[in-house]
Amino acid sequence: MIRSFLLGLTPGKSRARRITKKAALLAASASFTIGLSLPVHSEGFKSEDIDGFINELVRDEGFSRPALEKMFKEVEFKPRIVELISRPAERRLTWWEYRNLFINDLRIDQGVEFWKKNKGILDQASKTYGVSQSVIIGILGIETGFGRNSGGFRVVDALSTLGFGYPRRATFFRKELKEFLVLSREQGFDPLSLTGSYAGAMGIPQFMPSSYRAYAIDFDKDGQADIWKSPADAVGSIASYLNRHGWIEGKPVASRAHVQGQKYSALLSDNPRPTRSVNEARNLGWKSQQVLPDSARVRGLKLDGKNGVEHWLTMTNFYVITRYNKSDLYAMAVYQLGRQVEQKMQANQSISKDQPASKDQPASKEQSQTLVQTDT
Ligand SMILES: [Ca+2]
Repeated sequence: MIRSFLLGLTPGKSRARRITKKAALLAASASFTIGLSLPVHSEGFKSEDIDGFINELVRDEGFSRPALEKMFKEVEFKPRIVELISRPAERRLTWWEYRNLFINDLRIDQGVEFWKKNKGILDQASKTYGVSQSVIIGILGIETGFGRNSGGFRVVDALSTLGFGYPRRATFFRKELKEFLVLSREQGFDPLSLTGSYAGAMGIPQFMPSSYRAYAIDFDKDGQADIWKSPADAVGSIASYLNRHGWIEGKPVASRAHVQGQKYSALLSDNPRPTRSVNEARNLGWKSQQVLPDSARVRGLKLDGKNGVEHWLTMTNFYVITRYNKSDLYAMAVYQLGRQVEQKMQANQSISKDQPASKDQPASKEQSQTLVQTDT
């Protein structure tokens, strides 16, 4: 069933003319980007790539060829997208720079505002999926500033540009483009109307199309998982995602640590999956600031903080956050932003004293101190 595919599309120029014009524009823009070694800029889309992809969709997914051909005439190659993905904040910045970019008083206040406004939804999602409210808040804040900035690129332009013009990850983005077209058909969306980040991440929680299809939830039960406009659907979808990736409610995420001796570096790893026991970490010279259960699995992490190197022990729940975005800086920022918003909520409540304290993982004094120490 092809429903929305033909809706809202204006007739385009022939692809050949369009590509020729685009190639000229790209050639012109390439002169400004010499030195970035991005040869794909001067090529744009190749018609054989698009034709091959259309053949695949017609053969494997039963799409209508004329509908796809019509849509692809409207798709635009965006050199800016290739530039952006080539230098993401996660690879370009130190922890301290990254942290300052994403965690500040304004964002914490926005988090408090979002939490108060959506308290019922957060309570319900937390109970349904066994995921702490603070981590949902952290993800919403880092991803889009609680929905304020969910990206201005058309998803189909982003995924096509990267699928056909960014060889390093072309396979991944072509698969996401396919998922995107399938989900547009399933949901009755016009694929040319949906917007997202430069990488094709969509809506308030920035789900890739495959994640939308697997984990998006119609949490407000109005008949559609609308992660662009419904905070309830965004919150429920994040909780569902974390649940399905192994979040263990009530367990620690990360703890600042001191190291001593010569053997501690044996615990450091680029892989966020924690594999060592607390006892092993202790024997290698790690001393956690939080009390960790003996059964916890840990991994050592070194970050460049404001006052030099910070050492952290990260646990399973930290690993789960990296399933959302595979970056230690990202996961640490989500954890710390969520905790800081939660602490501010609790501080507000203890001042007003008209509401009981949050039942969701009240911050222990020890945890608060850990955060205060990392924040100064
Ligand atoms: Ca909904």
